[in-house]
Amino acid sequence: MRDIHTIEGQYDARNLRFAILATRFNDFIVDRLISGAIDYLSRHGADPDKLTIIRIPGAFELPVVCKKLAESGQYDGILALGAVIRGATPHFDFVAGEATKGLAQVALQSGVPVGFGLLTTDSIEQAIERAGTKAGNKGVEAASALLETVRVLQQL
Ligand code: INI
Repeated sequence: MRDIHTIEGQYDARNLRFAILATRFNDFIVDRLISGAIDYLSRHGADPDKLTIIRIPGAFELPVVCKKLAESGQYDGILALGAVIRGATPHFDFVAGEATKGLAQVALQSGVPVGFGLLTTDSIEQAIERAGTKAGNKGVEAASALLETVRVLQQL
């Protein structure tokens, strides 16, 4: 691979402006995703003054607020964090589906990368596992993917 021109993103968060868009619904879980993401971004050089946390009611509201943030031109990347738990709602599929589709649409239409840190699980136990216990932390994973994507896009 040495002679092939390769573009890849560095995990360097210095001077980048991030919006961390997080739901209040299931805040017990989502607060862990936020902490993980902030810890990750800070350890990769992010300036705390360039991080903004926006709290919103639930996952269904993620796309509309994400759209406004993307259109503001104030952010290099937006990290969407939330948790939709099937056990907690009969309309799981609608909430999770609309949030996922809407966030993808915002990223594609605006060109501003959106980190997808929305947990969709069958149970509270699974959500806990993915919020900083035995299955890692989805907030960290999404922050890392977002950082890499921002840095790749800057080179294209
Ligand atoms: N919102 C979530 O973020 N997670 C859920 O698990 C959830 N459940 O269980 O229903 C949920 N519902 C609220 C929804 O996102 C909206 O905030 C609400 O319908 C008002 O528009």
